[in-house]
Amino acid sequence: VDKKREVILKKSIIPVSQLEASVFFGKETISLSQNLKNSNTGIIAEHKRRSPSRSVINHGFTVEEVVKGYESAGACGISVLTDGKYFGGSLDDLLLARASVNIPLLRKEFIVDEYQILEAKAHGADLILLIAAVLTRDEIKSLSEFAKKLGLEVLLEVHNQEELEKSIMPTLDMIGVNNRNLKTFEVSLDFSKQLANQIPNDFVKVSESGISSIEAITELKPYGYKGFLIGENFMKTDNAGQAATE
Ligand code: IGP
Repeated sequence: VDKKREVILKKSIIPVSQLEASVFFGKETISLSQNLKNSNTGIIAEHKRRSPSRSVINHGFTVEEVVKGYESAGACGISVLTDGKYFGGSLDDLLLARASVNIPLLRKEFIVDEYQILEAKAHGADLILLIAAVLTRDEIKSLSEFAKKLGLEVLLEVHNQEELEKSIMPTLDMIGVNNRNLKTFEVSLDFSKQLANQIPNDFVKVSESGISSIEAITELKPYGYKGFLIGENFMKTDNAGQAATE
């Protein structure tokens, strides 16, 4: 509810017509799902300043430095947290990332309104995240249809079977299993393992959060995961881009 109020506030700041006038509305997006299908690493590296579960300290590097490091390390795509309240991010971070790299960019945000999808497009995103835990099936349907109309791909995030079952629909491109329980912050790769065979093969499977080693990726690949969303493990080092190379 708070979030919805914030959205309405923002609406009165930048009018929709102005968002739609952004140069990015004339540009094609880059497909993360294709990149993941063709990659054997599948890394989606995240720009994350801090988080509620852990105050991740970015060692004074700029957005440009971090994302360029990720790109040259061979990441398939980059997730940019734009939520300010919990993660210290902003839409400016997304814009700076867009100006710095040519790989797909995910707007990582708690999306509850079409307006935020317009903002994503207007700031250079290629895909958006929808979180099943905070949306109804109808909301997932209308928001994902809206995103597809703008040419954006959709990554749907689930944490359990119930969320997965209510969400499956053809307007999604990728399904991500969040290994972190957003309420308790408990992290376990078992969440990805348990849900893997229930995700239909039409969707690219992504495992999100708590991935901190090559072993974790090797462990998850046999379950059909093609994408691995990694934030903290890269950002906590004093050279996020270099960490993504190793
Ligand atoms: C990255 P980690 O544990 O590597 O930093 O996790 C990413 O999965 C996590 O930031 C995330 C997230 C989210 C953040 C997953 N789903 C939803 C905010 C909102």
